[in-house]
Amino acid sequence: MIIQKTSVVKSSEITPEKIYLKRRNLIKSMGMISTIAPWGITFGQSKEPPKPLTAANFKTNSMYSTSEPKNTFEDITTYNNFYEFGMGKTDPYQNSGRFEPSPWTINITGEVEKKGIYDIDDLIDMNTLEERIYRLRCVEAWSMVIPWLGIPLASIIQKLEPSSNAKYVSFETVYRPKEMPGQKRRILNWPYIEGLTMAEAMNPLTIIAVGLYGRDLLNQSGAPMRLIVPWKYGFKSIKSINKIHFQEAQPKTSWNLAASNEYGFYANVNPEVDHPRWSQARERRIGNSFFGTKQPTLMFNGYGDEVAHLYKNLNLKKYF
Ligand SMILES: Nc1nc2c(c(=O)[nH]1)N[C@H]1C(S)=C(S)[C@@H](COP(=O)(O)O)O[C@H]1N2
Ligand SMILES: [Mo]
Repeated sequence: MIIQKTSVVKSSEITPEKIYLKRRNLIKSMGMISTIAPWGITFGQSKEPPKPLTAANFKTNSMYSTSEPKNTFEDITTYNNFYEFGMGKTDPYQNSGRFEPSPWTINITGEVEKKGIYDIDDLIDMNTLEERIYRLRCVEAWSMVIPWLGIPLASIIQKLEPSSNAKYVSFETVYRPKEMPGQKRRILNWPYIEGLTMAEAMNPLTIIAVGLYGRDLLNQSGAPMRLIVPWKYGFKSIKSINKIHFQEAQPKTSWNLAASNEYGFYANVNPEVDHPRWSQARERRIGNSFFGTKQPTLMFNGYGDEVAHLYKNLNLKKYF
């Protein structure tokens, strides 16, 4: 994010989800073995299309979902920020094939009763997943609409019984330079770390996602579990989490450590507070804009009714 890039995804020939699923079934029924996937793109070195989530009999949560048109699966899985796999937008899908998201454990530490190392299935009940169609607004002034599959972070936190000293929650991504080629260079101070206030973490909009479009997350999207905080810039939504820590002090965060004048702890989407090097007033919706066309950015990314009360007494120009 420090180096401004102008990579533009080709959206004209992108296949919508329904069509590629049909095409996939057709190819399956024809008994064809596909090395180049019917997805039209290859997923790095992993040839496997993502598994359907068999356990999940999920419903869309209409109260917390936008009715705006969703981005296509291809948009969502080929235009990513995941610096562990490189800085380019296509690096994550091209370079994440060696990443192994299963088995997966999460270390729970700090100001919390139920400390320990949990298997992902013990932390997340895959039978309670729901779909949330959220806007994701990147600090780089582009956005997408993504149908996540996940559960409220609050439901996980409640089970873990944080103590009254727990004022903040912090998160860490795995450090695996053998599987994450971007970690061989010190683009950021690995592992990637992020944090929220306890009130933000407990807000019903905050979810842990394990899938999108009804399928397991692909590696480039943060497999097997990632945070989604839809009213904040995308960099708060940390991917491939293997540690959750409860603490009294405000946690350090990767982008704030890298450039504190550009990326604050709060990182609430705010069209009125510009990034020092560009305006945040407008955004480009990936896959849906003619060259250069932009739409206005909404305060709190449009989620103000749910979250504005959290920042009632906060100067948002100072605490950006
Ligand atoms: N571990 C980790 N998490 C990360 C990032 C990253 O580089 N590493 N990039 C962030 C940024 S800047 C954005 S915009 C979102 C992008 O999520 P997406 O690629 O699923 O759209 O992931 C966030 N989470
Ligand atoms: Mo971002």
